[in-house]
Amino acid sequence: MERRVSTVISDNISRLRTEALERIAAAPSMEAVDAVRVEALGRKGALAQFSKDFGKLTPEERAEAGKALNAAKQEIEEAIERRRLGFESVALAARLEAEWVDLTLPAPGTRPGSLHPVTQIQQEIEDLFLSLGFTVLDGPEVETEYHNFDALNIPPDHPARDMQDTFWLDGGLLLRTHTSPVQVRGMEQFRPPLRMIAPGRVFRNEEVDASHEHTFYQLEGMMIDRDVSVAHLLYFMKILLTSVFRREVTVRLRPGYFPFVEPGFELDIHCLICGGAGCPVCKQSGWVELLPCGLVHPNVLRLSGIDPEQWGGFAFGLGLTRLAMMRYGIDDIRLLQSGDLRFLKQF
Ligand code: FA5
Repeated sequence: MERRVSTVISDNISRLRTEALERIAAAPSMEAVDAVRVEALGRKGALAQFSKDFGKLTPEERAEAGKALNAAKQEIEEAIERRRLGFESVALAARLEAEWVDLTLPAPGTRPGSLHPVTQIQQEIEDLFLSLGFTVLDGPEVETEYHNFDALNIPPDHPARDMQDTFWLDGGLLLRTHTSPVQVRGMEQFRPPLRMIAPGRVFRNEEVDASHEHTFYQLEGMMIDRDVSVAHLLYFMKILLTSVFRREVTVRLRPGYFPFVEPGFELDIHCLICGGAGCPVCKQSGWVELLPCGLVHPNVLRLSGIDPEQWGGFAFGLGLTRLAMMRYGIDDIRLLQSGDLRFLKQF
């Protein structure tokens, strides 16, 4: 039986389609896929040749063969598109692999920086006191005479003013000589009960040596509540020193005079630079003044509007720079502000 021309054409289209699809699937590159595209779908390509024979067909046969031709074209085009996407994603993966850069790596040739030892110890102490319910306060380095002296029970003619050599500025202002004015600012800002610490830079017009700087750091602490006693003060001082040194250190407590506390104490630490044998840091005494403290003087509470009959408190003024010296075994305070990278790189 003679086969219809359209059937022959459809069979040929189907064969060509299968062949093209196989070649596309096996093509090793996009160039090879493109070559199949030209051969199969191009203007002079194999499928185009079939259209030439369409003239010999009846309208129905032409419709049938045309449908087969379009279906084959579409299938081949889709297969080409899939291969193109495949090649592109392989190329993209290879590019990402080749160009991958770890942006978190430090730039070659530079060393990562580190925090200054005083900053490190300050942050540790802040974390400790925050965990104990204290607030961290900040105060100005340029202070009023009132906050630095008067409100701390040191009136103008008081001899205690000579204990701290002051850098005076115009207009009765000064560079704060200690962090204690932040006690006053804390009491002005918050009502009792109150727990605060205030780390900061202080300034004194004094002779510089191995343990004295004109610019150094202190960390003030104050707690005001009902029935605060020396036992509370010592409890917090012990927690502070144990947390900083993580071992037993020898300290001594002796009476100390500060107009803003009564009773007042000096808490000295056995010199960790020389082990107590005597060195320039401890001025050959074996002890370093570190943590003066006491119970807040009633006049100080009263001057800030707090009734000393109702409330009491303790306060301390830690020598933060000296503490860093003891903790890291730094035998000269001047190194800390020298900006010498050979020194700073060790921390
Ligand atoms: C005061 O400054 C008081 N405001 C501390 C205070 C606060 C007492 C609250 C009671 C209640 P003093 O002048 O002693 O006290 O200084 C405190 C600490 O700062 C000293 O123990 C010492 O560790 C440190 N210090 C004092 N002068 C210098 C200096 N020139 N260089 C480095 N550290 C210093």
